[in-house]
Amino acid sequence: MNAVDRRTFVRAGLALAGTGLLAACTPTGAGASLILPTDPRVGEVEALRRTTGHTRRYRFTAQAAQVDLGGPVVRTWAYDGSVPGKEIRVRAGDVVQAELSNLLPVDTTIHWHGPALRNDMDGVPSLTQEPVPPGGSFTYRFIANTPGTHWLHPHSGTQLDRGLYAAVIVEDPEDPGGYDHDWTVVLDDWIDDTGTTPDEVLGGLRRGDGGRGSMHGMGGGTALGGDVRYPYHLINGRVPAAPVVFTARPRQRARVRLVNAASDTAFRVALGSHRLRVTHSDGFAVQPVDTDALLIGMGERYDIVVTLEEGVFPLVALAEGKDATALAMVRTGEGTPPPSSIRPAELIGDLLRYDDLRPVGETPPLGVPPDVEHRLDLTGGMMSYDWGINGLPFDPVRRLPIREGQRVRITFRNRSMMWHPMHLHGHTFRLGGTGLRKDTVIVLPGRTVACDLTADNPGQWMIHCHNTYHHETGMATILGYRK
Ligand SMILES: [Cu+2]
Repeated sequence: MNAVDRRTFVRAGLALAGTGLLAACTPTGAGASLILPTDPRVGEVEALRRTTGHTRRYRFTAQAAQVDLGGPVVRTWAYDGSVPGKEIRVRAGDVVQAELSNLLPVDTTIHWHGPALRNDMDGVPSLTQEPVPPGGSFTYRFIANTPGTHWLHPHSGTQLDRGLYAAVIVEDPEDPGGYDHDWTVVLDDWIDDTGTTPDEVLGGLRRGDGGRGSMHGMGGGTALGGDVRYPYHLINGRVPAAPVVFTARPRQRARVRLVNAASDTAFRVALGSHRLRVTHSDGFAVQPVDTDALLIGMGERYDIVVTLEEGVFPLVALAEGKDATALAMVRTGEGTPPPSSIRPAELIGDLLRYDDLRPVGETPPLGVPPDVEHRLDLTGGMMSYDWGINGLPFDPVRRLPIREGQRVRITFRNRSMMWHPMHLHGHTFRLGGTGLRKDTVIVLPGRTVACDLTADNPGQWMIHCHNTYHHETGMATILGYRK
């Protein structure tokens, strides 16, 4: 372990030691009134969730592994030696039982990104559970009744920027179907074991010398660049030179579930010679809308349906503002694959915006004022790398108070020069204006985004930027249910 690694671990250790959040050591004077993950109310709400009664069992071993990315072979951390980890696929209402074994040299947990689950299974170390130590294990068990395309990853340090992630698909029994194939496409930016590690990248950003030269990208006019220059961008763990190939027959329809598991990269996704019909955002159905391309920030998911032409077509994810791509192939017939550097014209065609999306089957209460509003200014900058909320770095003692049953508005105001994909655990929210349902929302520099939610899942829940490096340096806070 080199000096930077050691410093980072020491710092992480100190940060955790100060928290002690699970029981007694909660906010001064307020601990007794918080609904903690151990509160009986968490189990009572779980008992109200509809369940099929079927238990689906999984095992995940977090371990060091040598992984072939389709040419580059890297030593990294992964679940069971594969990147991505194996996909979980259940029916809505099934009980997920997943045993995590930790063979890493550091603490870890699994966070379930998307499903509105019981608080004590949310996988935030020192907030919703004790961290799982090296050699330890923990069994997650919860009713997964939020249909959609979700995913899992650790919630410690820079672990997400290694190979620790997997898709979690909760199939909807009400889904009308109408497609012949169901493909999962997980996007990632890759830097681990390419002459540096995510911990060294973090150290560099903190010192102000950038990971590998920082990027203040303004690519394509969307201002969705990142802080770190990555050597590789992956689809399902493969570099563009050795893409995964999805096969089908001409005129078949494919549902494609897009997950952005990257740490610092928004992707612009297009399929050569095809329009994309967008059907779901962050797992929730939207009124279908056609586009040439869409942008997906870290933590976001989109489901699309495509009606396939005959031939060989590139599914391209352009790393926004970074002049690099990830690639997969769709093959329905004869033909020579396009070169790995292909950038189909659809990338600069119609680009989906949040305002193009309308939720299905929901009428957001228009003009009804919330019971409580929390204003979160997103603050900090590249120079001092001091990302925070309301000018302050994460402090586990600070809670944004809400009560069960309240209508809650969280208003993000981005006062920084960078964009931030803001994620709320345990809930989905409706965006002001359209009522679009999401759990992760891009907030552009200078913009204000209002997110309305119903407080129906008691516990203590993280709100944070899904840029791994912004999160780790302080852009996070906690929504805290009170009794
Ligand atoms: Cu951020």
